[in-house]
Amino acid sequence: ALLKNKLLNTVIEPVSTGRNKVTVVGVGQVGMACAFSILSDNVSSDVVLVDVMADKLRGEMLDLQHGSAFLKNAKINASTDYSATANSSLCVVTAGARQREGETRLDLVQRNTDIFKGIIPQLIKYSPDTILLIVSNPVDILTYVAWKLSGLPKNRVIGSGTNLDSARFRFLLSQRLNIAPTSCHGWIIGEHGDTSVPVWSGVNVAGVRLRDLNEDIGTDKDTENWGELHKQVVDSAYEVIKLKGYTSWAIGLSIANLASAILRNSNQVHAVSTMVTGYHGIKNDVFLSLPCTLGEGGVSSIVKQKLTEGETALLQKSADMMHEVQKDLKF
Ligand code: 6V0
Repeated sequence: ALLKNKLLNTVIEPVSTGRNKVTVVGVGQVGMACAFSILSDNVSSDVVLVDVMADKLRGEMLDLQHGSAFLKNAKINASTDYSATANSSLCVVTAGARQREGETRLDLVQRNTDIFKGIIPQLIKYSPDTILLIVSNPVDILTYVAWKLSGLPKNRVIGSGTNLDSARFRFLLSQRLNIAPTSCHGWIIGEHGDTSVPVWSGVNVAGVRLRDLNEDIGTDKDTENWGELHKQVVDSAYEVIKLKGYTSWAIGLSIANLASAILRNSNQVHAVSTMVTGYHGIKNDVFLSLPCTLGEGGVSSIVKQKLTEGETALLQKSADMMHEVQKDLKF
C-alpha cells in the first residue's frame, strides 16, 4: 500500500470547495495585491487566480503557494480555465488595461468592456450564485457592464467604487489633524475618479462636524483651503501612476476589507458602487458609490445620507456623465 494509505484511513472524501472561495481574475499588479491582502488577512482560505497569461499566472501561483506555511493553511490554485473557479462565493475582477500616464479612467471603457465579455459569462457559468466585485476601470461603468453581462440581481454586482477614495480622504484628514485615519470619518461618494463627491457636510471626528467649526469647509471661500484634500484624492492615482507606474497596495487592502465584510456577513458600511437609480434624484440606470451595508447577499441596504443641494447636484452630474458614456457602449 502507498505510504499515504498506511498513514490515513478515509472516513469521507474531503469537501473540495471551502465556503469562502474567492476567485481573482487578472494577476497584474492590482489582482496580486488583492490576492495577497485577502490571504494575509485570512479573509479566504480558498483562492483561485485566473489570467490569460499562463506563465505569469503559474509563477504567481507558485510564489504564493511557497508562502503557504506562513499563511493559515489556505488553498491557492490558478488556471486559465474557468472550471477551476466553480462555486466561488466571491469573484474579484481586476483584469484589463490600466491607465497609461495622462490617460483618464474613462479612456479605458470600450477596451475593458470587450475584455469583460470573455470573463463575466464564464464566471457565472461556474458560480451562478456568486457575488461579483469589480475593480477594473472605469469601475462604475464596468460594474454596470458586469451587471448586464451577468444577469445577476443588482445586489450581487458591486464595484470597489469610492471605498478607496474615502480611505485616501481619511488618510489625508488624519495627516492634517494628527488623528488616526480610523478615527477620521468622511465619505467620498459618486464616481471613483475625476467627478467624485466629498460629503463635507458629514465629515466629523467623534461626532463633531468640521463644518460646524468652519462653515466654509470644502468651498472656495474657505481660507484654510480644506477643499485641497479632495483635489489631492482625485489626483492620488495620477500621482502614484506617475511615480511608480501603477497603484496596487491601497486598492489591494481596500478589496480585502470589502471581501471580509461580504464573506463574514458583517453588515459593515462601505462606499461601493451600486445601482443608484431613484437615489438623490438620479433617474438613469447607473452605478455610483453610496454608503452600503455589505454581507453575504452583497449590498443589503443603502444609507440615505442627508446631502446638501450642492452635493446632490454634483452627484447627479456624475450620474449624467456615466449615462453619456454607457449609452455608446457596444456589448
Ligand atoms: P496589469 O498589471 O496590466 O494587469 C492586468 C492583468 O489583466 C494582466 O495580468 C492581464 O494578463 C490580465 N488580463 C487581460 N485580459 C484578460 C482576460 N481577458 N482574462 C483574464 N485576464 C486578463 O493592470 P493592473 O493590475 O495595474 O490594473 C488592473 C485594473 O485595475 C485596471 O483596469 C486598473 O485601472 C484598475 N484599477 C482599479 C482601481 C480601483 O480603485 N477600482 C485601482 C487601481 C487600478
